[in-house]
Amino acid sequence: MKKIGIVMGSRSDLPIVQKAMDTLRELGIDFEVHIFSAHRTPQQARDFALAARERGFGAIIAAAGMAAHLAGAIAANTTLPVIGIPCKGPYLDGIDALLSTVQMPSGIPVATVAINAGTNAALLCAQILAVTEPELAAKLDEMRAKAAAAILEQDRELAQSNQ
Ligand code: RP5
Repeated sequence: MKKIGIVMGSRSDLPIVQKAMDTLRELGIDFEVHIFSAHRTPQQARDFALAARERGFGAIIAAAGMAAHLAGAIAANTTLPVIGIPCKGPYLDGIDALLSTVQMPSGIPVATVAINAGTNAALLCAQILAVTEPELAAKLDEMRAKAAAAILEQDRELAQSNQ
């Protein structure tokens, strides 16, 4: 199975990226994680993106905050699917990163998840790989069924406590 590349603009993004790593581990998907910045280490970010397909990656998660150009900079140098996670920084409630990540020019797409949505970024990567991996697709079905069962249990508990 292909592996997932994860890049973040700064170590300060790690708590968000951790959610993606945890989800990929739970699904048994290999990944490689790096701190590469579109602004502070642009050469490393570019080199990683250029080599990613040949190195066996199936998709790349790019997490960044503030003027969050990392996902777009990665997408500029690969045709692998790039999932952008806008990370909430100290200002503007993360809207700065959301708009910087999502507003890509036509021709260079970034699939942008919600602000701080590390789990969904990993799930989207898993769904991309699962197009050709039936066992992974089954694991995703199982995960959704468990989540639905947990909500139904909460619903029952709530109904009982309000009888
Ligand atoms: C972005 O600037 C990073 O992705 C991070 O979210 C933000 C702040 O970086 P630090 O100043 O915490 O290193 O490039």
